[in-house]
Amino acid sequence: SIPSESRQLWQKFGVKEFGGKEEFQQEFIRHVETTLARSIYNCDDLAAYQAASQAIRDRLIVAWNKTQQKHTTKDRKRVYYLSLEFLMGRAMDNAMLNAGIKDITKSGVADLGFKIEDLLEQEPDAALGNGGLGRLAACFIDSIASTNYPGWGYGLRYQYGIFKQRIVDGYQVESPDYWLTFSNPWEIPRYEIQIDIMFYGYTRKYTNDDGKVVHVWEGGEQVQAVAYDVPVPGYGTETTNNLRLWASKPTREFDFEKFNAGDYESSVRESQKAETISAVLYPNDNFYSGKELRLKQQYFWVAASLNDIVRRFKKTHRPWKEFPDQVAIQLNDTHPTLAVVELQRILIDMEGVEWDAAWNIVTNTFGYTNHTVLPEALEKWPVPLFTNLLPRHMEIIYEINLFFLQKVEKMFPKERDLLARVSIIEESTPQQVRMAYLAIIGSHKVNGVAELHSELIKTTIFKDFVTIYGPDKFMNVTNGITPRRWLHQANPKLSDLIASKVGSYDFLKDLNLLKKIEPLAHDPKFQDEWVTIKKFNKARLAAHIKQSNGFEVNVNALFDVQVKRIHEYKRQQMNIFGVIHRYLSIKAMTKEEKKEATPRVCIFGGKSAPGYYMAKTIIKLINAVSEVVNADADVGDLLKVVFIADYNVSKAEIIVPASDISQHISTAGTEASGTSNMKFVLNGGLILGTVDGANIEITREVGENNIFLFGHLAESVEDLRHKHRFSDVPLDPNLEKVFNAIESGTFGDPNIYVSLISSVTGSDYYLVSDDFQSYLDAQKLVDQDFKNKDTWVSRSITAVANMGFFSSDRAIDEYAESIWNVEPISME
Ligand code: GLG
Repeated sequence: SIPSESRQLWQKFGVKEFGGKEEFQQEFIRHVETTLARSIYNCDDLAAYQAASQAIRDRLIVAWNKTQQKHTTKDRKRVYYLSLEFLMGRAMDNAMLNAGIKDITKSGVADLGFKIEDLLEQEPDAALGNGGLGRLAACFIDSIASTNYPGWGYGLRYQYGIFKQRIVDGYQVESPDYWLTFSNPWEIPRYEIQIDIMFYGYTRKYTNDDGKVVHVWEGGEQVQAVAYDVPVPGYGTETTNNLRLWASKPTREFDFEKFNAGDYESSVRESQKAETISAVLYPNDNFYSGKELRLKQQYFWVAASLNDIVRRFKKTHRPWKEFPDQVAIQLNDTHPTLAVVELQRILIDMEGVEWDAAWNIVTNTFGYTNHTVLPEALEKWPVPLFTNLLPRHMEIIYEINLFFLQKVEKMFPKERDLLARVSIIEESTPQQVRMAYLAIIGSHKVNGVAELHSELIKTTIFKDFVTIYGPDKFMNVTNGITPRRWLHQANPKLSDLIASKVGSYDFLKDLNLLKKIEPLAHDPKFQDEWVTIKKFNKARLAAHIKQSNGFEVNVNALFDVQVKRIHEYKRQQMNIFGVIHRYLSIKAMTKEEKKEATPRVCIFGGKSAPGYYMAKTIIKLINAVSEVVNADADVGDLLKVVFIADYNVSKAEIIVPASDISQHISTAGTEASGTSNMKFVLNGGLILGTVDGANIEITREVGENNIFLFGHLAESVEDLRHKHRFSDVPLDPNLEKVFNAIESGTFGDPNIYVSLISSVTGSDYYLVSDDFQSYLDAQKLVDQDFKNKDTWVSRSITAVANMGFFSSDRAIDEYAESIWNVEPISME
């Protein structure tokens, strides 16, 4: 450490946060001239973005260092959020806002000849996630920092995020998202933090001098994990937490023997193999595909993270039994479940803790969040693959399972079936490791992400575990979203208007303060301002559509939006069938009737998993309908259909504030929560949705007059599916008309849509036909109600006023209190 006589000097010259605009400008120019080696003569927008972000990054690092020091000296319990996905989007605007330097930087760069908006556009999205699950993790780490909890995220530093989507001839075409081309100013490479990770090999045991049986795992392949730290600034606080992302590197660059023998290619092969581990994000949402590389990613990330966490704990010289008093680890879905096994392995094999004591530590450390009940999304790894890759972990899983089943047998001696049902090992050929069961058994709390969903996991997929553990182990934490990004950044005008009425921006920290605008719901002046802002946001989206799709849309039309991953359970097919129905109705209208009709712009966006045929067909149909409808002179402004390509976080920030209606129309019981539903309502759009996921709680908060609900309830779904399987259920007559139009070639080659149609006329697993009439009725009501501008705007205001509950700050407080048992550490 630094000798005490030198410390004064360190303090004197220690980097300080820049106080004002001029200091920011100095730093900006210094970065242009030194970091980038550019000058006033060749500083374009990209260079200016890089220089500005370097200056902001320096500012974040000062706060980051302070926070880490503070957390180390306070030495209190910390939480670690393990997630394979962090769908962060862009960082710069958020960093300026949270650090409270937006005005300084904005006018700072303006003086130097740049527009902040142009600089922001230079940043590529950090798209290290598929959809809701990854974006939730991003909102959560924002809230953990903003509410001053000592908490880190742990994830993978993919070189390729979610693929980029183009539409060619109506079809989705994927291309790789190499987002690190111009280096990433928002990460700090920690080349000094390198952790060896092993795969494959074999296990052996021996008895040591104390007569104890010791297990060893050896002889495998090694790779190295290198840490990259992303500072996570809290809003309105100095707390700046850390998101640590791991990249894989070869342990040695070359096999020198082979290299010297002239076998260059095979000498680098091993190093290339190591780097592929963290190279690419798997592009599946709500779908499990059992690829070995994916299991490698999971172990690589989990082992590196636990090594890091354990190392930090060991520095405090506490006894092992205090580990759960210092550490809470949250498993974001089953992807990090190996952490349960890895911690048990560290404790018993490396640290010599007895099995029972170790298992007690493990189960008190972990919490598991489930995000879906869809069977095709539940992770199961074939035992042979698992044993080959992680032989010692497989042994430990067998032990965990044995002890668990013994306990169950004691509790329910007569129930033989129960044992097979709850076993971690599924007795199929080959046998499979059920990761969700392992996660439940290895955690002290299991939670769902919205009320209905948390009830459903207790009564369906995890029913037996409720019998075994009792109901208290299972709970609900309804998802939330960060109001910083999803209100203030995405919709600055609305945020400013609200602030002008409630007197401050405190609602961005305490979202319940929105309630204060409710009395203004019928205030004509406030309504006017509200409507003007919505128009502005619609015009902003219309300009984007003009640029990306090449045609104009009418900003006075009702903007009807469905943007999310394309999935049969989310039922974009029902939406586009509804659009076709609308088109056919318009074609049949008289001139007079047309005058009465509500003009609509139907906006779609979202990616399909590359191997998901049905989802890709839905995208094709949307684009085919768009082409026909938009070119039909009979229709005019009454209907436009838009597919916005490459939906991502930064596009959501433009799309969400522009909706009048957004659709969240999953088959009841299938969408665990949804989080974009919350974003749309927070921005003054109303929902057209099913009684599913968080739609239900949104209804409770905003009132049932301020949401358009339709469709069968979750409790009827099983019966309806049964009916489809065992009797002839007639197709909905309106849907039949739609199918006739498709089949007669109105939207091009009907052969393309054969399987899409027969999925409905056949078993109709997602109940499109059953819900279709009720969907059309709800749409009709939307059309009518939209004509009454006064009521519409007052409903919009009332809805926003009651969205306080959906802040991710509230969700994080609930996790902290009832699962993690961690407390905030103030930076004061
Ligand atoms: C899931 C669910 C969503 C949920 C999200 C966050 O499908 O309903 O809102 O996680 O909990 N796999 C997902 O995206």
